Amino acid sequence: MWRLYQFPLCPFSRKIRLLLGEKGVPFELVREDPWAASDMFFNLNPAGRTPVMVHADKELVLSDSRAIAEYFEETVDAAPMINGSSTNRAEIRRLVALFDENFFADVTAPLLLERMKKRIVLREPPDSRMLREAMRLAHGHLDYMDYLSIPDLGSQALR
Ligand SMILES: N[C@@H](CCC(=O)N[C@@H](CS)C(=O)NCC(=O)O)C(=O)O
Repeated sequence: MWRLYQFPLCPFSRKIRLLLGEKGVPFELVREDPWAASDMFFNLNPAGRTPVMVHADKELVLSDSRAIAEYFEETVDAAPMINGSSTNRAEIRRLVALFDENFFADVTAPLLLERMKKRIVLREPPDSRMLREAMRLAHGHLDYMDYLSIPDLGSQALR
């Protein structure tokens, strides 16, 4: 049985939970708070970041959401996520990178810092300017998603 070491609010952990659900891979959840990672967790992933997947029987440890996602894409046929032509697959990988890097940096990381880490770990009040700026940037990202979801407009990006 796979074990997923994850933090519930971590978007990279969430991506893997959704992927495993879609592909029908059974797994157990193990909560790991990245700011208080144990020595055992650092042994699994020296980067000290969630998510990490472990299969004790197969003696496998997988770290980094993209590496984990690609592993299951290559080993489980059900619910293919990176499919179509080479061009389509490149576009899928571009969008994953956009959300993992830009959306995370602009929106998720500041919201996690201001709303969760400052409250639970740092015992500081949130900075309302940072929250407003993250929400402003979120609207820009959501507008882009709308644009991509209108077939004629979105497909122009591929031409
Ligand atoms: N590129 C990594 C990013 C993982 C990541 O940044 N996870 C955060 C939680 S959402 C973390 O563990 N941060 C702790 C740290 O950077 O020390 C992935 O895709 O898995």
